[in-house]
Amino acid sequence: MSSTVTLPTTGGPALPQRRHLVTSLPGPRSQEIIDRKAAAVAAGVGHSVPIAAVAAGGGVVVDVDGNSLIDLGSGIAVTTVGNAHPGVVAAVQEQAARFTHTCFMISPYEQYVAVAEALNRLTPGGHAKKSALFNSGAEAVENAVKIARKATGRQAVVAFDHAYHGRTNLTMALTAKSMPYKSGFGPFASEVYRAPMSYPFRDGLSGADAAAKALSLIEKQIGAENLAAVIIEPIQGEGGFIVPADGFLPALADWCRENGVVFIADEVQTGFARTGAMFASELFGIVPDLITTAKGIAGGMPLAAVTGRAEIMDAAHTGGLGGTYGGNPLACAAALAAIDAFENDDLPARARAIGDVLLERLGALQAADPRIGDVRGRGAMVAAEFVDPATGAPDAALTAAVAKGCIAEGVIVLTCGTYGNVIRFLPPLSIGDDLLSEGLDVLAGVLARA
Ligand code: PLZ
Repeated sequence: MSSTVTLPTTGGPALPQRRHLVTSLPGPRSQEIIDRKAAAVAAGVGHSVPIAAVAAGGGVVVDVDGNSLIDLGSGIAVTTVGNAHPGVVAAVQEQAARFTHTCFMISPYEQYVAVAEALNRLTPGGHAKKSALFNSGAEAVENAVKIARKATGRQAVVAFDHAYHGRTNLTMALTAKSMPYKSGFGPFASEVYRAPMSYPFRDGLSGADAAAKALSLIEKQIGAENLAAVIIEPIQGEGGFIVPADGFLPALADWCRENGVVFIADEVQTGFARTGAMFASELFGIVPDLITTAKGIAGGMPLAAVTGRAEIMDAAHTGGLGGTYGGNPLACAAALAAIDAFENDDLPARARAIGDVLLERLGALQAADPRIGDVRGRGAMVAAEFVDPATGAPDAALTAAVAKGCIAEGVIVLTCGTYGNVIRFLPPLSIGDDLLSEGLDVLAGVLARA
């Protein structure tokens, strides 16, 4: 296929760091691939940015037409260390040349063990921990529930309003939102119960009051003696970047400890420096019994984990946990390189610095524009919630229009929220200050015209 643009042959930070559109989006070559997608890929697999990517790194994603877009989404919180991070690339290349697979359940290898050791060391709490590796966040959540049930001999699991835990059968049951995640895909796994989440902007409750409400429901409708686990995202991701009120999470964790219930923090989206701490649980002073991770763990390679108290993790019998690819050596090599970057480049500090910019800029927009009802988040996980200024009702149409406008001008932003009225900002931590600022300038301009 001929081309009039020079395509980059590598991603990584070497890529020119600029917003630069040479066509309207989608450009002709992206359109061609999108047309082929429509013909060849199941309709259920959607996409929100109308480009076909060929390279990414630093703070940009480049498409097949030569357009360079500012990345404020990190492929949904995955490329936290940066896309095609040089250390990750080198580790994967080296590992690929040695061996690509043995199946850890057949012949173990050191890389998996080293990732487990790193997770045991980095996750909150000084107690003895163990880990098991999987391929996706949903798979990690499934396994955390399996382990909690085996350890407690109980079956019920509590998840929260606005929760997102995945697209497999059990994790669909745990996920709150029907469209698009669940509608028509039932019946769902049983023994899953839903409790009210602390959502300060909408419930106005203190953390203690919100926890009392949730715990009363749990005690009356389920009973602690039947409850294996409570699972919660310390800051909810897909549900709207909802930060619970202070005291909510500690009250839940304390109640779980007193009642022999396994407290699972789903840090698939919040983990690995995203929120300005290595794990968001640290921000709220909680020490989960089990913690699920994925996304940012391996710089874009598919890897997920359950990490937690050794005695709980060891409750599952030998052979009870696993999977063909879980802890694949390429993914583990990538994770070790990414973890090295998280620790040695102090990426939590970079996330906090990005968070300061996001909160300040979005706060200023909010002060001047009553359509922004709330700005919230921690570190490089910040969102703006759009409302009808008169009623406070969610404004999904405005949200969609603003997101679409930003993308058309070359800034990748993602929406989220039960009501579809939240724009979330979760840039790669490798983004430069100039690009971050330019992305927010574009947002301000689009919003002013919307
Ligand atoms: N738990 C907290 O955020 C994935 C899903 C995007 P997988 N979130 C992005 C989509 O529309 O599919 C997620 C999460 C939390 C679990 C998961 C699931 O992780 O790796 O997508 O299975």
